[in-house]
Amino acid sequence: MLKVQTGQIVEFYSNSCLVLANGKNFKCKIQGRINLVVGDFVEIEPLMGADNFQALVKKRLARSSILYKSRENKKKPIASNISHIGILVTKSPKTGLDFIDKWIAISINASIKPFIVFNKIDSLEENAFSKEKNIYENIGIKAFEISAKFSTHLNYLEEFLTKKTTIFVGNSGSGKSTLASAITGKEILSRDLSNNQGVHTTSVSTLYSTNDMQLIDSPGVRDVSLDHLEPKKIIRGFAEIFNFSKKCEFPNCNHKNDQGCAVMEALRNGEIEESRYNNFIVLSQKKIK
Ligand SMILES: Nc1nc2c(ncn2[C@@H]2O[C@H](COP(=O)(O)OP(=O)(O)O)[C@@H](O)[C@H]2O)c(=O)[nH]1
Ligand SMILES: [Mg+2]
Ligand SMILES: [Zn+2]
Repeated sequence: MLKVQTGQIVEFYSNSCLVLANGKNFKCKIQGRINLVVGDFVEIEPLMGADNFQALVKKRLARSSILYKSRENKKKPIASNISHIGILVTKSPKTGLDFIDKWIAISINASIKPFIVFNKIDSLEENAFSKEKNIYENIGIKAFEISAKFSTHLNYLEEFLTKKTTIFVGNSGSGKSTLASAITGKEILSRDLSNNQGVHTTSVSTLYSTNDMQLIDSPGVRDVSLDHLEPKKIIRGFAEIFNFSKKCEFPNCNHKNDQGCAVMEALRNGEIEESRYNNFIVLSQKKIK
């Protein structure tokens, strides 16, 4: 029982966490000052004499990926060891294209693959997302149209998620918890399944494992910024723009003046989507100031 075990953090609080090791959940305190986040693999030492499963986190193992977000210039880790980011997009609450583009840029810069989940199609007319779907499929980003609430088209998404570790991100109310619950079959509190304190909003990220996949349900984000990315990294988050930029005549081209700019030319030819270009310019300009 006292032997060191390896496990994974399924929930992280400010100075304690829940670790799943050998099929059991351990409530853990953290030894020393280890930086930890949900998804981390850790070595834990069960506590002697503790009634039920309590342990001490001794060490963090190497991460295959780490996802950061920033707000007001503070960089904060969200999750580690994830392979995919599912960006939830809804008409209500309305998800802006800038929100999608920011998350794509964050994902690419963290070497994590982004994809899009258009949710709540049950309350919309057919093809309500066709414009958005086109924009993103044209740049090679996979997109699913589903209803999490009524499990519509969930089978395609489930197949895609198999053997992956995915975090769902999206505005509060976009259906992340409902979707995680529909896929895993676990009861996860959403806005409808309230606890006795009233309406439920997810407050910490939680990792759910099934036989086929791992999912992380995260709290809703109202705004997300790219402040933690170096200016020159932002263009890499816009892969199609980055590709054209290699052909610009001047190495320090700002992609705003026509002269010799391959990005502007591609924009005129319709090879770069206007919304993508505009969001790129706005986001990269903020950094320069
Ligand atoms: N009509 C409809 N409502 C949905 C769907 N998915 C989620 N909702 C509702 O949207 C609200 C927010 O869902 P929740 O999962 O808590 O969103 P979260 O904040 O992203 O975790 C709840 O009232 C859900 O029932 C859907 O596919 N269709
Ligand atoms: Mg939630
Ligand atoms: Zn240019």
